[in-house]
Amino acid sequence: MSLTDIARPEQHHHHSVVEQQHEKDFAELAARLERDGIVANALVDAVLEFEVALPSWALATGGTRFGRFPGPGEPRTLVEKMEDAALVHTLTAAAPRISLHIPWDEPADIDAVRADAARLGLGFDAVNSNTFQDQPGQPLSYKLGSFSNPSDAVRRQAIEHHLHVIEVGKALGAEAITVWLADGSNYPGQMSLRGSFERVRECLREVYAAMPQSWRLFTEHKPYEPAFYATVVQDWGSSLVLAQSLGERAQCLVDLGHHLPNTNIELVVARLIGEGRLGGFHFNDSKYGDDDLTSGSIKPYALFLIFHELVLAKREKLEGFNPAYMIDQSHNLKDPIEAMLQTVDQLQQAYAKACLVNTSMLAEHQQSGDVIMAERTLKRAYETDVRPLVAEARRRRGGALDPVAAFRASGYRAQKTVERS
Ligand code: RM4
Ligand code: MN
Ligand code: MN
Repeated sequence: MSLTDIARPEQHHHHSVVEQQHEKDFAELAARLERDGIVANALVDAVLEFEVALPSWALATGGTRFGRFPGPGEPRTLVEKMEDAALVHTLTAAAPRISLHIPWDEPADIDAVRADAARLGLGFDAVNSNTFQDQPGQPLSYKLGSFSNPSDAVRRQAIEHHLHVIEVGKALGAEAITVWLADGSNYPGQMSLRGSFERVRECLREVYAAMPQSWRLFTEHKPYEPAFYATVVQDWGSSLVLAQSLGERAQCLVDLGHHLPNTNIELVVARLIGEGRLGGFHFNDSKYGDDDLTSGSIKPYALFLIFHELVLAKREKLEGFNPAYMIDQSHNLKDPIEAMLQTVDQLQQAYAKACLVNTSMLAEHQQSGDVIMAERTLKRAYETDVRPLVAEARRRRGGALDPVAAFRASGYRAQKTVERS
């Protein structure tokens, strides 16, 4: 079974009922959009510009601290994860890269991994370091921090790890490193609040200096967990200070789950864009904390409002605006491939809706202070059913009209369950 067969089972019986229905739905939507002066085909092209990278660590089931319930046929190796990622790209036409976590997905043989990537048509996005766990055989412990650790030797070890991650990334053709640190303290008095931040900044300077000229460094903040009292890089302000101290090619990464409840994330996004420091995204959704749920599952309107800021910045061609879109999710219950397919579709929809916003009309309503009409301008876009539009975009790239349905019909998981037993 080839990947193309999986994407387009409908090709086997020319012009299936499903395809005919889709064409009708798309034509209806196009006619509706035309009344608003929007050319549907131009929007399809716009949707096709959206690409997002898949996290290597989310193609197998995650877990909670209470347990893990793996499903059958899950990938066991990096290459198997890459196969699954390539399938997600085939079906969605929007996920051509994978983001690796080192050492979780440390390539044993870089040349072989590169050859596999080429065969699968997959590229590599930002590489991620990991100093939030101790690895087997590691000389010094990160129990009391990595870059913020008062011990020179521990900080040195953490820096060496980052230099290694950069080397791996270089060999694979990645062009960015994402640094998320678990550093912080669980109890008042445990660590100097200022000193720990200064130590992190100094370590990051070394990592930054070791990057190739074409690379960017993303600092990712997170308010709490595992450091419950004071996380060193706990908010976007700390992240921004770090990025600004390091240099032009240091930018902030916004993980949608890394905000205290009710934080206005689109406002954070707007601030970072305004300063030319929005470097990347980790898409996911959450109800309470860093839940890592499927994008768009809990707060789809917030996701749309975030995309609205992103699309505005893209349209205005703002300097320094070139965010690396990535997913960071953990699937405890869903089949990871299905969760990814659903996520990419949700992101495509939110993006398409953001592209629908009549920006000049919105600006007019803002200028005249018409609160209702300004809000309605956003809602008009948000409430449009864009599913036929993103389906059409996928179809034009050889993807599936309905990726989850195509995946289920393909029998891919059953086949892998045999192969990967
Ligand atoms: C963290 C953070 C990082 C991710 C790890 C696995 O909460 O979101 O981006 O690499 O989890
Ligand atoms: Mn993240
Ligand atoms: Mn997280």
